[in-house]
Amino acid sequence: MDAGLRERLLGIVGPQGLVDDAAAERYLTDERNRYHGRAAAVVLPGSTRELAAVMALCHAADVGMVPQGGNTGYCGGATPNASGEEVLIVLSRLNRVRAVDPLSGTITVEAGVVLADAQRAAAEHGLLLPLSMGSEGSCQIGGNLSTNAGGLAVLRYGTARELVLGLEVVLPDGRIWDGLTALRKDNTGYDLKQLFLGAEGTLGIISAAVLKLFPMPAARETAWLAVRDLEAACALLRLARQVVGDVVTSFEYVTRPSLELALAAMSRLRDPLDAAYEHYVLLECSASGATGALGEAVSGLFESALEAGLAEDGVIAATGVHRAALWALRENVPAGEKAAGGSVKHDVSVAIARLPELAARAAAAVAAVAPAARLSVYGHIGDGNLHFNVLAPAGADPEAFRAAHGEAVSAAVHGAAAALAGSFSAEHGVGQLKRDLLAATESSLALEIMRGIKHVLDPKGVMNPGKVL
Ligand code: FAD
Ligand code: 2HG
Ligand code: ZN
Repeated sequence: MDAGLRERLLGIVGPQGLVDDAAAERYLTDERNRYHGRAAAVVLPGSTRELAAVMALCHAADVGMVPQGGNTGYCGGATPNASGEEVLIVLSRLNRVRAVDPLSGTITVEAGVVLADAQRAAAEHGLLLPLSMGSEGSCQIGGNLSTNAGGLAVLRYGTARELVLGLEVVLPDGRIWDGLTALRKDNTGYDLKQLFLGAEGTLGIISAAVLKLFPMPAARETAWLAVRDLEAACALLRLARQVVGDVVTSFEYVTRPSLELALAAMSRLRDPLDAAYEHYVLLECSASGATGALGEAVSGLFESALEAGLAEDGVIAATGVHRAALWALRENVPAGEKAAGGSVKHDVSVAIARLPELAARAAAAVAAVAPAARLSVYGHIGDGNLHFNVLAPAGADPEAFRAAHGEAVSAAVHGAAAALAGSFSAEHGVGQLKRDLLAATESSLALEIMRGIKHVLDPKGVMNPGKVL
């Protein structure tokens, strides 16, 4: 990049918006430490107007732009390439909650608002922003929407996409599309916001959003149950929905090795039950209206599950602190894997009824290529989504294991999902990690449509180049 462009960027964002080289490093490496990029400049615009001016400048100069939110993404989507020619645009300073409208049930937030801060802003008005995940203390709304994040309450409230009413987006050439509507019904032509949700920053940069809020649950019941196997876990999901109805909010699955990774990494965590079991479900039900019967319903479900032989043991959270402790076990599995040297991660989904077959097929396929590898299998089975992660054999070097076996292991797991008409990316997106996989597995017609959309919005190809497509 010519020095003049850097000067002009400085002129737009001021010194507080241009990161110096010494401080840039934290933005140039991804969450999983898989990608290390370089950038001509790391820019933090302070408003939509500044963002638009930065993008117009880069567009005119044919400079690639990489958007970054909290940098917690799993597919390298927010890391620039190694050329040092791209500009990294970090959204952290676009962090204002513009409005909460309790009557309409909406919150208007800028893209750089951290998810947990947006949840808190809604809670101050007695309202729930249901998007929730282990990274919520650092991921940002713009990143959540650009990855169409899933998380821990999709079963009840849907993925990030389903929470969006309106968007403000800066197009690659710097024009601002004001689609920041709070309308719940609006059938005036194509639903343009959908293009940017899950686009991973390849079509433009989301600068603000209007999100749906829900009544804050007055009652929550959380149970950690040991189940016979994954099949029993799926049968329990069906039973739960029959017995407790549509107030089942989360239905997470955790295997013993995943739990042990979390326990090993976090000394404050405790094994939730007296004995060890191979398979667990973390179930949460919540209700905001007539809540009296919820506790009884969940206790009844637990008893029915024991009687039916689906569950073998379990505990229902007695206090809020107890509930948080159970959730911490589930949410710290990724941290446990990281502390153990990392894993070959997979984010596969199938129809819920096929989950047991997926797990069995994937386990057999991995064993065929890496017999001593350890598995960490868990996930959002209420959404048909498993994180089928594979770790180096005990005592082996994780980095060397990934280098030698990562590709074969991933082919094994993705092959198992594909054989069951599943997806290789249920919630983490494509980024640069899975770009070639998308090209190799998606139909030529679907790819043609995607490339057509990309061309209409970003004919110069300057928006997050080399990601997704
Ligand atoms: P980043 O990592 O900064 O960016 C992600 C992508 O979005 C990149 O392609 C980037 O270019 C683009 N982008 C970022 N901001 C914008 C913007 N404003 N406009 C346009 N493009 C933009 N994911 C889940 O789905 N479910 C989970 O349960 C979950 N749990 C996690 C737990 C842990 C411990 C960790 C580390 C990660 C987890 N993730 C999960 C993955 C990650 O947190 C999500 O993908 C999250 O949505 C990324 O948000 P971010 O702000 O960090 O985005
Ligand atoms: C989760 O469900 C996240 O905890 C992370 O999606 C999954 O680290 C992973 O593999
Ligand atoms: Zn997940």
